[in-house]
Amino acid sequence: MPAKPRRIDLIGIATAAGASVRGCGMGPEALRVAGLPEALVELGHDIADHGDLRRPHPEISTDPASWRLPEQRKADVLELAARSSELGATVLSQGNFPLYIGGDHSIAIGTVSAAARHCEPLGRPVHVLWIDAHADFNTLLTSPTGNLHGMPLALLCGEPEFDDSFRGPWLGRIDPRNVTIIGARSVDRDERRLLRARGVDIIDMRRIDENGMVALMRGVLAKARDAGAHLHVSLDLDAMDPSIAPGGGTLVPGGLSYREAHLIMEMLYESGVVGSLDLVELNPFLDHGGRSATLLVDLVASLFGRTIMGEEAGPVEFVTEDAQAD
Ligand code: EXY
Ligand code: MN
Ligand code: MN
Ligand code: MN
Repeated sequence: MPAKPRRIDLIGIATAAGASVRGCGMGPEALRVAGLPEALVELGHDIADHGDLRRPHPEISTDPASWRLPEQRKADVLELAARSSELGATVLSQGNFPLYIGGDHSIAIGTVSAAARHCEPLGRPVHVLWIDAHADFNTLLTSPTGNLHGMPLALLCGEPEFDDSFRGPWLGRIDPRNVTIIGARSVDRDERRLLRARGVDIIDMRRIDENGMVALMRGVLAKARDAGAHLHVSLDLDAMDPSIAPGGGTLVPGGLSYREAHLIMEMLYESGVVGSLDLVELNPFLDHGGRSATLLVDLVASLFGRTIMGEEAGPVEFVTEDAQAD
């Protein structure tokens, strides 16, 4: 049953601390400039914009290598995770829909935690649909780069290699068997081992080619519906093919087509099980004339009820010519 008009709370998380290149900290403003709030209002939703959570810039250094020391980046990621977890849980407790706009994918540490902390006392499972070219399931030991935007799912699923400095009362916990990654085409060697061992469902591009998006999405949505789950959707810009989404820092060829991406969103809308959403990894500095930002806004509109034939239009009354002649 499609979701009814909602009160949607926009929460910007303006950071690139988890990423290897700067730029996606400008993502929240780029999505507002691309018309995200207006697109949702046009669909009949109420919008509250909480502005952007951000951390102060570290002191300027003449040494470019030092401008973001790993410890500084980690502190930024975890500080923002704690704050977004609190704010997101409050929005959910008010019965509203948190729409988080990043920022790199490390923001999901806080956003998924918000859903987990809200649902846990209700005895409601959280399922995660991770739409991404990557699995983001590395740990501190398996990561080839040390970038925290490649690790959020592993931390949220309780991988033991993260020491206590990564944990706090704000950190939620999800079951890896309730995580589906869709669009994967760049998974690291040790990451694959973990994903298999933990039972994460990987819908990689090969499975999409062979089985088609509808059948695969029907399975994901039936599982969430049957479990009475809160479905958290985490949409990474680089899930889409770079030809339609060039504005990212970790692009991988052979991604989702424009229609595959919209079909996912349309099916999610019709399911009515989506409870929260991340938009991440948009890097306006690398975008081409706002194309990627505009694509993300269009995809969000499909998730919140923009349909090709516009159900709200209702049946068209045709007046036949003879009736006109009378
Ligand atoms: N797997 C690589 C790493 O862990 O560094 C690349 C991760 C890219 C992460 C972007 C957000 O999707
Ligand atoms: Mn709720
Ligand atoms: Mn990602
Ligand atoms: Mn990615």
